[in-house]
Amino acid sequence: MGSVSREPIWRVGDVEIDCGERTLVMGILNVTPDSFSDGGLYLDHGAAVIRGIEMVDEGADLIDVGGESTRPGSDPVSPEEERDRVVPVIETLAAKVPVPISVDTRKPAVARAALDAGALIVNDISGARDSEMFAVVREAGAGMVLMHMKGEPKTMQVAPHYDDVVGEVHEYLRERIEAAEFAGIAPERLCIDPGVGFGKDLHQNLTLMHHVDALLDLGRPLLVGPSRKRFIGALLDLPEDERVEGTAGAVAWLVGRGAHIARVHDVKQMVRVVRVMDAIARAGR
Ligand code: PT1
Repeated sequence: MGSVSREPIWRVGDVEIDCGERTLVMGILNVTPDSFSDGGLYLDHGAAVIRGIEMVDEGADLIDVGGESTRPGSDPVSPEEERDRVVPVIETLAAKVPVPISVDTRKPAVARAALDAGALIVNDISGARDSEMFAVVREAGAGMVLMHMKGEPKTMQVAPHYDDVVGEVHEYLRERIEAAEFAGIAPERLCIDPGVGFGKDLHQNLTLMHHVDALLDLGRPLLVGPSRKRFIGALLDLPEDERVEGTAGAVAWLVGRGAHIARVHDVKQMVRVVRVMDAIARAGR
């Protein structure tokens, strides 16, 4: 098998996440003003905690808490605002659920506060462009998701160009793993993500997903986040709340090609998808 482990272990805090036994599901928990009230001005931390607990009951292996939307075209949020959104939710959830919690942030100050509140993983969609992020992760002994993004959320969908999308994402992630190691973070603490929808057009997203197994030689757990994204809307001509089956199709493909963790909104449904896939995969071993 060479030096690449087929069943990587992901060390997050004192927890060892086994990414080889079965496919893991990461539930998405957005704590933004418009995600629980209809465009209201206040945040409902209580509703977010209830949804987090519900996702664990539905089979989520991890919960990803985010306070800044990074969907295409979204505006940045101040560090104080982002921290006030996520910290109370993480504090309460960490005491109530047995699964590791990640914080979806690009800001070192937010990450530090979230890790202090009980999160074990930093999910940084910028691949730690702010190198202070590596120091925060190292000092806390946390785990980290390194994701590929071209550009910034506000403008990333404006004519993204690649000569070779798979090769460029591979090289980017290889370089970020190296940068993390240089900053004192052991590779065992890292998970990689191709960044579906982050600075990629429809064809680039499809090509990247088709060849997602090309990232496995980096030797780290592979996380993918196709959930309800625009590429599904483009293929099916359906709005976000009608993309669950399209999400299932993408998750099935990605897991079939070797992805270890699926980051999804529809936990109940996607747990069923990956359970069936895992049973079939196991029959061939
Ligand atoms: C992701 C991800 C993420 N996606 C990780 N974190 C989002 N590790 C937030 C669209 O095309 O894939 N991996 N955190 C959400 N971002 C987007 C991007 C949402 C694109 C929607 C689209 O619709």
